[in-house]
Amino acid sequence: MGSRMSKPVLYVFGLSVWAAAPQLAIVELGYAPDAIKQKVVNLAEGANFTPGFLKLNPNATLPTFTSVDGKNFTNTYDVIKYLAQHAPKKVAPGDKAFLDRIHEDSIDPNFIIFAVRNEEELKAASSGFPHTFLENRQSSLIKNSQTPEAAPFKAFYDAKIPVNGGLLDLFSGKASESDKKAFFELSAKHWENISNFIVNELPTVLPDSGFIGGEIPGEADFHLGAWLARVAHILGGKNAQGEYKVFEKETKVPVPTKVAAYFDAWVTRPSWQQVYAEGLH
Ligand SMILES: N[C@@H](CCC(=O)N[C@@H](CS)C(=O)NCC(=O)O)C(=O)O
Ligand SMILES: *[C@@H]1O[C@H](CO)[C@@H](O)[C@H](O)[C@H]1NC(C)=O
Ligand SMILES: *[C@@H]1O[C@H](CO)[C@@H](O)[C@H](O)[C@H]1NC(C)=O
Ligand SMILES: *[C@@H]1O[C@H](CO)[C@@H](O)[C@H](O)[C@H]1NC(C)=O
Repeated sequence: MGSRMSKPVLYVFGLSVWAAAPQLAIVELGYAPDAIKQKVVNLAEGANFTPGFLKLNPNATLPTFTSVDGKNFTNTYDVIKYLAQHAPKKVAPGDKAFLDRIHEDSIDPNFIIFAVRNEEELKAASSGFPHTFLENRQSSLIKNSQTPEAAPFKAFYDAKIPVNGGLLDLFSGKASESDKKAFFELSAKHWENISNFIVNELPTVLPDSGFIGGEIPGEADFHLGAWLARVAHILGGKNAQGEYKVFEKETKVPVPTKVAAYFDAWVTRPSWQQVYAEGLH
């Protein structure tokens, strides 16, 4: 019992972009397969909105990590930093400025699930996963907020319910024409920001071959690998070399050579094949 109780726990979900980053890290850093327990929090059902999970992470996000000494780590940067510092294998630390940049809202890889730029894209999203996802989140938020255990987290629910509800209205055909237009514009700008990051910024940080961390992936690479996997997935990319080509659906110019080489370098790693065994996400 003792040894099982004292294992660190990483909270994950199979479709989570940011939980995939420490999952890549765990393999690359040489942790034994059973050294860290992974517990699933079903984001698709809004399981992150229970008062029990909020106690662990007041922002209700993945990844979340609990170390053996009972500390909770509540964002990707801190989780990966901790894993790297306590790992059997040493890798290059990440540049904080670059890691802050990749986690900026302006290139949020989660928003592209919902980004719709016209009536056609809105229609497709309204009859698919984005709508179901928002519906499940909203009912989980409302249900959990009404429990006695939710009282300490009232501010969280009060802020989250109207924001998620507004997005749900949009995908339920209940938004005004002007709200729709504003959302289409925001979505177009978001995709432009993502394209510009790939085409103009990544070539300034990527090496000609290998990883930002050198011959093997380092901390920055765990974040960037997961980010690229999500963007490729949304554009229809598969878990295979050459699939960086899907970025061109958005960039409209050839994918920079360094980005192409970097994507393919990740695809050949056993860590990547393990984390994305069921496809990119
Ligand atoms: N800045 C946070 C972002 C984490 C994040 O957005 N995680 C997503 C999953 S990839 C999440 O848990 N979303 C749930 C929600 O926002 O309700 C980090 O780096 O950890
Ligand atoms: C860490 O999470 C546990 C729940 O597993 C919670 O009881 C504890 O208060 C959290 N610690 C901090 C410092 O938030
Ligand atoms: C929650 O998110 C906010 C905004 O990103 C951040 O400032 C805060 O530190 C986060 N709290 C935790 C516990 O991670
Ligand atoms: C696009 O990027 C700019 C510059 O970082 C930022 O000010 C803007 O809010 C971003 N727009 C969206 C929709 O993400």
